[in-house]
Amino acid sequence: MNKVKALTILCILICHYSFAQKPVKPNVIYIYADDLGYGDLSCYGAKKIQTPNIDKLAASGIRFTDGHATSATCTPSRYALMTGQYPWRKQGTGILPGDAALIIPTDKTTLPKLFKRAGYQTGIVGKWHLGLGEQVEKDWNGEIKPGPNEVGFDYSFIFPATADRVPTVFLENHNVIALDANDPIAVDYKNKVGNDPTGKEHPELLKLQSSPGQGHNQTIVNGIGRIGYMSGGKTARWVDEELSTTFLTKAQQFITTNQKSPFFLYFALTEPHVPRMPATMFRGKSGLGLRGDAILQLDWTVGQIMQQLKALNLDKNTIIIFTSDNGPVLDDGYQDEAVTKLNGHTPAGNLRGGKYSMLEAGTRVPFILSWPTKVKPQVSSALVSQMDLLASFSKLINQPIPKGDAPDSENLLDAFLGKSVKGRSVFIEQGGGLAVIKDGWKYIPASKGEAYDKLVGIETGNSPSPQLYNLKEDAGEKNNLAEKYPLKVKELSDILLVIKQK
Ligand code: NG6
Ligand code: CA
Repeated sequence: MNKVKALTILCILICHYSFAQKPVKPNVIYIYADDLGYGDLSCYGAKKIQTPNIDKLAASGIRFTDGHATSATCTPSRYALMTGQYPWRKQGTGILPGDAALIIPTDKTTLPKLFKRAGYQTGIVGKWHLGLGEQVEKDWNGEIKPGPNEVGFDYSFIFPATADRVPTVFLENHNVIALDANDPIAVDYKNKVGNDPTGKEHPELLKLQSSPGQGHNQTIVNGIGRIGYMSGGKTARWVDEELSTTFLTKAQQFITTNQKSPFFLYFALTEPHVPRMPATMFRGKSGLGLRGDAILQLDWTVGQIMQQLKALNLDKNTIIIFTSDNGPVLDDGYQDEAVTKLNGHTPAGNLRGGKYSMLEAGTRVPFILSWPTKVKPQVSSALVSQMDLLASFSKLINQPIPKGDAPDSENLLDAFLGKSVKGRSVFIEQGGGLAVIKDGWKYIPASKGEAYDKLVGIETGNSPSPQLYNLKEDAGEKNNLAEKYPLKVKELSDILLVIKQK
């Protein structure tokens, strides 16, 4: 045998061996909608709106019918996704103002850190809403940290909080982009800064009126009143109509750049959160007003990512997870016709409640996972939560979680891969208070608050008497069985106490 031949054989053997030994490292894209409800997609039964791209994604993978965010608002749900810990265990994890300090610990395992340890390139594009910097007072004109890059993302392109809050700017890694040094940004949530008009004083300047009693009438940016005051940074301020395509472009750049290495992309979209101001090509398309148009934009965006993966030949070995951070709301601060043009659409599907609520629609959201080479198309009734992805991916990519980290995350890998319908046995849902689910029974403790939040038009789940629902037969929480089954009430109320004290 000549040398060349021997070398070739050796090479083939080495290659073969290293392939056999290689741990599974699919790319992972986590697409997070903002305030999208259980009934907002046609694959979840919507009849008044069509979402063909997300439907296609669902048809290629698992569509979960009992998939949850931990909470009925954004910050806590995102906190749990990142840390694998119930957010109510830590103070200060409620909806954050736009100038809040970072609330994710930098010394604990997070979802992106797990991927980083396994050699992935990690990136976040989109809405952050988990705080930035060490403290509230910060200089928006210099390096801002700690933030996403300090909790595990190699690359970040974000906006700080929500689209209805200042500062209305993008940050790439540690800096606000497109900032003119001669026009520094100042942000304040208590006192007015600078001379920009506010929605309160100048409603005639608004292209979207704020809803009475809901604020959103401080500094005007792009014809929209925001929560909070901001001055300066004129060249850095975003145009709402371009938000979504800006994020899409950045997400696609991240995918292209990292196509050769395994990557984890957290793509946090802003639809259909307020202010709903989609690009012109979606305006008027849904017939359901701006909220419906924003959902069409969301669906199109997901389709663009799917097309790109296909074109790069990455579609087979990329896991896409699509879900939402909390349930739906119609009037969340702006008069955008979400209510008046609803046209019989049911954003919460057959569920009760919505955003902010302890009832099912608060946290039960669309939840889809697709991995064409490994996961068979199916509908799964397993109870799964976004908080469980950390422990589940730890198994998939073989990265142990140090003791004490991600304490509430459960390894549900078999459920996520469609090999089992066994999900969580116990789960706590956070609305205004906490409710507990065990083996299909749900208990909401008696509470004093209002049963109906008039401002947003949503049932809160508060009631002066305890509530017990059999979700397997009554997902719509119509029949309160608390009086009929006092022992069940006792059992669940004890479980809730024990988990809270853990
Ligand atoms: C609420 C805002 C609402 C929205 C929400 C955060 C008022 C009256 N309402 O406080 O408009 O911004 O916070 O939404 O200010 S979330 O999806 O990010 O949790
Ligand atoms: Ca949200």
